[in-house]
Amino acid sequence: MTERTLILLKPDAVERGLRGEILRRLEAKGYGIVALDQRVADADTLAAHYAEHEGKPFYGPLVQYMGSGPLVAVVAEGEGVIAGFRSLAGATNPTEAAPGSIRGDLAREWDAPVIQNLVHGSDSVESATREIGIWFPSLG
Ligand code: DAT
Ligand code: MG
Repeated sequence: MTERTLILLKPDAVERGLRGEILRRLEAKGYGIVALDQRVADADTLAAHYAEHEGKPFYGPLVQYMGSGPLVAVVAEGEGVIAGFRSLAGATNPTEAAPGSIRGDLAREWDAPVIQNLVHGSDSVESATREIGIWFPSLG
């Protein structure tokens, strides 16, 4: 089924100049880009986006990291794009992420309270619908 997913190129991806490399992988895989916008995320947006993690020890550092600089929000489209982009991204922990994946090739662990792993991708149809509504209300 053709579906849409919400991708974030996180502040570390922008800071490190990896936007092109990550978008290249997305496009080379054959997915389409429906919307793309660079912005500094405000606290309300991040609280809504990461509501499922509220109360976890890494929540505060996660929100701080995500608001620490510009990020790029993207809506991508294609058959199976939700799982497909999660596969391109690789495992949450960059040390465990397989070589060949974005996180496996381009990210590493640091001695920090939150994992910095370059990208976010929605994890289900429900999450994608919810997250697209948060980041791109006009598409929701
Ligand atoms: P994912 O981004 O792979 O969907 P998630 O939704 O479980 O992972 O967590 C959101 C982000 O929070 C993740 O990209 C990095 C950070 N994070 C997750 N688990 C963590 C942990 N145990 N310690 C530090 N940061 C963590
Ligand atoms: Mg997640």
